[in-house]
Amino acid sequence: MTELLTQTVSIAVHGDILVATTDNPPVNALSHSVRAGLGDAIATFESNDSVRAMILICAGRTFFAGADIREFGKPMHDPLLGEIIARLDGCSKPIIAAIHGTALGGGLEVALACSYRVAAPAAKFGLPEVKLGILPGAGGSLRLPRLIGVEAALSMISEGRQVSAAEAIRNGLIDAIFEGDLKDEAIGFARRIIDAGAHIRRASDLFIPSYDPALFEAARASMRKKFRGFVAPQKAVDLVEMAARMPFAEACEPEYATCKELLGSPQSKALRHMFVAEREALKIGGVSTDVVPRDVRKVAVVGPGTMGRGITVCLLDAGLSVVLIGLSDEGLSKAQNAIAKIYDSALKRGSLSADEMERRLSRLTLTQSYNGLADVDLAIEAVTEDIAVKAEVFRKLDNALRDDAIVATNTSFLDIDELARASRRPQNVAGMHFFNPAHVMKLVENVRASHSTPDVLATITTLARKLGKMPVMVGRSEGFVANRMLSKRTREAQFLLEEGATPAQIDRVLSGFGFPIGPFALADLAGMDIMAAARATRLPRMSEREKRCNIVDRLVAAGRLGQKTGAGYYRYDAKRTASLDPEVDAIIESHRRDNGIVARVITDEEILERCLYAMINEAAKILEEGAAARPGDIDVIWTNGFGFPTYLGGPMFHADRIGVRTIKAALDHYSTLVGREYFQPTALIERLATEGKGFYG
Ligand code: 3H9
Repeated sequence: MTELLTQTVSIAVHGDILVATTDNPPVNALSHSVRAGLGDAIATFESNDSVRAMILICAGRTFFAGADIREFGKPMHDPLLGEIIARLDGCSKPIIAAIHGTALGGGLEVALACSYRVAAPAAKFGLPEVKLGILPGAGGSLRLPRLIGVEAALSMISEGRQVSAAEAIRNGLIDAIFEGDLKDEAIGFARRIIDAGAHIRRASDLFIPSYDPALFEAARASMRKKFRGFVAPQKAVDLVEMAARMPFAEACEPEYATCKELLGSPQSKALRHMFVAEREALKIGGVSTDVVPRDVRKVAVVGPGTMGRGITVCLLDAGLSVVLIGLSDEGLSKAQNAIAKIYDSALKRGSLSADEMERRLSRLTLTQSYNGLADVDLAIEAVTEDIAVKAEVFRKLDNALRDDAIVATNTSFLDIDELARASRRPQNVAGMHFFNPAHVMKLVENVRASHSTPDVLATITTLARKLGKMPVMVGRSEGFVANRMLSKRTREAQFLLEEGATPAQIDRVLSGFGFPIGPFALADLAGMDIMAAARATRLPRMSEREKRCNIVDRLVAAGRLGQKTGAGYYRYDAKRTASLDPEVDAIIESHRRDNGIVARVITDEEILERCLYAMINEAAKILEEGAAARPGDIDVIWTNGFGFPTYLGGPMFHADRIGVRTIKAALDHYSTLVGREYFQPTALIERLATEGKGFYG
């Protein structure tokens, strides 16, 4: 008979085994009612002499996914997780954690405090706290190294790496994997171990034999490189080192104190904000959760250029079949070679097997014909950014595809409604704006056209998730969100150059802020000809000053196309190591001379403010226009698209931290210095500054 202990935890006695089941959808977070229920289950277990072992199991899709993130920052109610875990550890009879789905954070800490851990084959295990800017606070960083060794534990704790059941059984994290019904198998396991007279086992009793300080020094250096700017990964190494040096009982208190201190840190608040924002971004206005996405198995990609190839690779990687349509044999064979090269390097890295590569390539058809597309569920158009060329492709697709097939354009700035008008199926038209290289970049801006139906929007969201991307739904607007904001930063970086800054100074300031790379080093990587072409398309809509500020064109004219020609804003040696080049200073100086500009000293502060606030002001305009639904969507776009540091929470979250009033005052200042047309605060910023509010209220 099942007895409900709290709203979320029930117990049932199976002979001499007590089974405590938690059911707290969606992910069995260890919220207050779960902790209270587990406390009651432990009390029942300890007081009932007829039961000899207890099983902790969860209903639904997963084992405990960790502490309840929604409770963070609010007053916590007893019993705290640490207390429950200490009581599990102190039990006088064996407890078995039966794990399916993911055992994460506090969830794994619960399992680590049990005597035994058994799991379903697909189960995964991790201590991902570091990704939320915190660290395990209930014994995880102390028990895990004792159980699986310091080195294996370090990578799980400091990088938040998850391990599979297969790895977990190899390293001793779990004791058995069961294919069958997990509860039945766990009961059988419990019975076998008690019949064999097995005793309780405590990870807290285990001893770490010796430890090598060099291991921790190497880990610190690696964390600094891999997670530049992040605090928690460094602290994680300190914590594991402490676990290796101190007796378990002494280390519990400092572990909890570190977790608590980090919980209140600005980085953790920003990272927790990103966790929520990424999940909110998947909720699309006007699309209820009941809407069923259409089934997409086969996709046509039109345009075998750089974007088309990248998109093809991610579709093949996700198990879909692809028809890649091009205009010529030459274009298609170039695409085929480029795709083979991508797979070859994956093969060499060892991230792909030869068999798997063959399987993926066997799902690819290259053709110049639009015939035989009746079984295609969705087409992605990735041809030249020219409305007439794209409209022609839309017309051809109309004739070739089933009526219910979706057509998505990869345009980065054209009006999707105009393209939809060229089609007989405007309700089935939307945008999927991938970023280059499409098989690597996580962000996809999905674009809602005026007539896109809810199930079309749900389908492109689901498809992007299937490709492992972070999709964000945006509205129609030139450049959508990411590029529209980027163009303002690019404008300011160019203006700052002509006013007296150097590429190296601007790159230093922006990478010092936390971007992975400065704008000029990035331009050299992407290719200056590409930057010049992007500038040429925007030229008709540029101000006189922007048109005049043509340093990019001057560099291209001097044959400086970036890394590929060994020279761009910097000079590059054979290993592509950058160095300063006086020729660049001379080109910038000649531009100043031709335009009567006298260079002035520009502070780092001015560089950062102008680049950042120009973007934030544009983001406010985007919100006013409704081209982004929420400030969080913009944060997700910039952290996933252009490397805005997640530990600052994205541009809008960061803006609130600076204060909208401060930003408005700076915008007013730069309106005077640079020009009102560039820095006039938007109405939204004016209003928020007056009301003393932020983008997040
Ligand atoms: C911790 O444990 C600290 C301790 O060491 C300290 C002790 C002192 N709490 O991701 P999904 C929600 S820190 C509350 O879309 P999936 C999520 O917001 C914690 N809610 O599903 C979403 O809600 P909504 C360490 C949570 O299947 C819904 O569940 N643990 C939590 O793609 C579905 O989520 C972690 O960091 C939570 N812990 O992935 C694990 N987790 O529907 C974080 C999720 O309203 N979680 N929600 O938008 C995950 O990694 C994934 O959610 C998981 C499922 C893999 C579990």
